[in-house]
Amino acid sequence: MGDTITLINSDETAVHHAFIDADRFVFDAGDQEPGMQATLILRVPGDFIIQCGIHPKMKLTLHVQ
Ligand SMILES: [Cu+2]
Repeated sequence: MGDTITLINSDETAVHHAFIDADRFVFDAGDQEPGMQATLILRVPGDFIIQCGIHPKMKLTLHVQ
C-alpha cells in the first residue's frame, strides 16, 4: 500500500483507458494515447481488477498488500 504503478500505453496506434471501479477504490487514467503514461497510487489493500474502457477484454488483476 502506498506504492505507485506507472501505466504506459506502449501500443503504436491503440488508445487505452485504464480504470478501477471497486466498492472501496476507484481509479480512472482517462484516455491514454500511445506513449502516454498515468500513475496509479495504491491507497487501499485488496484485490482489484484494472479494466480498459475501450477494450472490454483487457483485464489485469491487482493484489495490493
Ligand atoms: Cu485498451
